[in-house]
Amino acid sequence: MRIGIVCYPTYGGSGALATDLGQALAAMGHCVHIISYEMPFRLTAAGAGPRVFFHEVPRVDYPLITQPYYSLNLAVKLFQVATEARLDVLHAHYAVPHAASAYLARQMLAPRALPIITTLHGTDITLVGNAPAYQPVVRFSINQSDAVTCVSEWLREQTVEHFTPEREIDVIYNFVDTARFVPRPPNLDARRRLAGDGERILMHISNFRPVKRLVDVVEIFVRVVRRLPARLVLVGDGPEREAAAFVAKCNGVADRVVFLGKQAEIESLLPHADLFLFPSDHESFGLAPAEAMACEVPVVGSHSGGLPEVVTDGVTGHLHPVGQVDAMAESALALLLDPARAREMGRAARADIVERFAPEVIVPRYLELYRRILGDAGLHGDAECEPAAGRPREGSRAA
Ligand code: GMT
Repeated sequence: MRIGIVCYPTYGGSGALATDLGQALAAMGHCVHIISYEMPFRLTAAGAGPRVFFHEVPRVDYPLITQPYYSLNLAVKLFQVATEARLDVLHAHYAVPHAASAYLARQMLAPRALPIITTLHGTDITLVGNAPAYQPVVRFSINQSDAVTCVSEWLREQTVEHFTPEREIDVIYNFVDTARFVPRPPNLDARRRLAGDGERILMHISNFRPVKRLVDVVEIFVRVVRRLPARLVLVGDGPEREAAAFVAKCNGVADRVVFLGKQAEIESLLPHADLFLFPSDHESFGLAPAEAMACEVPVVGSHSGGLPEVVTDGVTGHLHPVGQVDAMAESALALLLDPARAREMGRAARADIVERFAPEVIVPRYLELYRRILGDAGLHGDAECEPAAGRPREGSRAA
């Protein structure tokens, strides 16, 4: 199959999932074209396979146009890639504006068919997409897609409640590359780069948006570090960084908080964590905690959104109501002071991820969906990746 995938390149779960899905499909023999306005952070040369192509959406500036029309530039790029690479199917990740641009590209291609799958990831439904400025176009794009998926049951419920879609919505959970995210045998040198001997490592990874409640992460850590030697490793960056640094400073723990910035290869960091903190306001799935769990790291976080579908409270981590930092700190301390219990929980966490969220479990569900909407047209095997004879592969480059 020739599959187009449109996603955000920025540090976040939707781009990570879309890129991992593209690479997994390419490894299965499909031909994958990833379309984004920058190289997605996980689409590194080392990770990309031979059948993965990257297409950059150009930014067009003109003095009259003070707000660049990303949606239109993207629609044209999708139209071009669909034509030149002869896409069988186009998979839009994050509704705003990707599903709408995909719809526009499909209209431009008519009478040629281009089936569209839209995967809703979270704030495209709960925050951004639900804002009055976008809601009608998101609802329209959902209804016009040939298939729509949500990354959790909770997100499906939110979609039904806020958008009353006129179509069926499938739930396909996110997956974790369980061969890449693995527990490591203790490598003291690597660990020493993050923390001193005898210090426990608490880790958080996100794009530091308000929804992640980064200040709560620090508040939990403040309560933990009063009782045992520990370090907080914060991976990522975003608007809440300054507030978090301020709270750490006010509580006298700034020297114990490490800001690592946006790291692409989090698989080399996560296995060194003793605990992963994720106290979000709401979270449709929680890809970063799932990746931590695959590394046998238990999670302490919020009982909200789709996170309880990923973390089983009391078995693979501890979940508390949003904002209850005292309770979260108590759970964190209970685990850190009982390494045998933490190890047991970590092992249960990885086993659960392997059973429910491994690529072998989830990727075939997307393929089934593609085939369902393509019918007989989608039943051919390995795809020929070269563009149509005589057509230039302009703007494209192998990742
Ligand atoms: O960060 C992103 O790229 C998108 C972001 C969002 O806000 O929608 O993340 C969402 O998608 C991830 C991948 O499916 C999920 O793991 C996150 O839980 C979800 N974030 C939220 O719902 C806040």
